[in-house]
Amino acid sequence: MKKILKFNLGVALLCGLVLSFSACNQNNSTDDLSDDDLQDLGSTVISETENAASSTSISDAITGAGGLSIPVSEIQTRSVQTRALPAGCLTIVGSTKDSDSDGVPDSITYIFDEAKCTQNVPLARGGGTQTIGGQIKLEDTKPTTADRSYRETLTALKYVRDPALKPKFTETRDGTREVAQAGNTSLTQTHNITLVRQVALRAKVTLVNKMAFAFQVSGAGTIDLNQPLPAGTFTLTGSNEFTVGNKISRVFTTSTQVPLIYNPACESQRIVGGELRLTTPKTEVKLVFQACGTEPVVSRVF
Ligand SMILES: [Ca+2]
Repeated sequence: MKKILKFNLGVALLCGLVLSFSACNQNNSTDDLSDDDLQDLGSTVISETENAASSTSISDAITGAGGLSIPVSEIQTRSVQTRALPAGCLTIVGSTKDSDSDGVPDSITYIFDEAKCTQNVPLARGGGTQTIGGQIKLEDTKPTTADRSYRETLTALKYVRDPALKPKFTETRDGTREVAQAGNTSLTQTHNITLVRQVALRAKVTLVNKMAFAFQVSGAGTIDLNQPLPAGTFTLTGSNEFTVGNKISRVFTTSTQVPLIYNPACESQRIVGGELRLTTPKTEVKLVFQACGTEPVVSRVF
């Protein structure tokens, strides 16, 4: 804290001497973001990346009322996927009508009643509970062309995780993800998602994800209807606007230093390799993805 105060005092004095120095009015010093802030930034981008990767395949689904599949994208964890949702948790608006029979309904909305959507999580996956709330609208963006292109619109979609040993956190998402598939070995995804993430005892952070993902199958796998997304690599480009509380805000350019490796066999943290860089003119952060189920490492690049 002392270092930051000293630095800010130095900047104030310098700005007092050099009134025309425009950067003095922009409050964009790197030192405004503490190491803890950068860890929060990293964790938030990682969560979005994992979620986005999961949302590239609607077959990667949970089983809801009546056995109907739901895109797992924002629901996040496989522990939900493999079990039925609690009674009364899910309401479906619209129908499963699929005009082009490509597996994507023309238009359907899934509504989760937060008061009835709490589940216990097995200890092997961290224990405690998780809760879902809010809505996912799924639309076929080309309802008469069987290309599996679709849009998800998220409205106050809430995910609350209260593990046995780690701090509780809440994530709320609003916005859209669009997926377009070319052939059966690649697809692209564009995001315009605002994620608000609150970890217990930490400042609330907001991330506006405007990233584009390109997925390429590796090996002999193909992207097939009602089959999980096969192993492959993701390349990300775009931007992330990161805000801590209501005070510090930065727009980071997102780039892929090493393509991300997607392993569908993992229970969690299915991106098992690769590196992202988040940069502003004064700050660079790297996210290095690790093995299956292992938290990625977030660090400042000096
Ligand atoms: Ca369709």
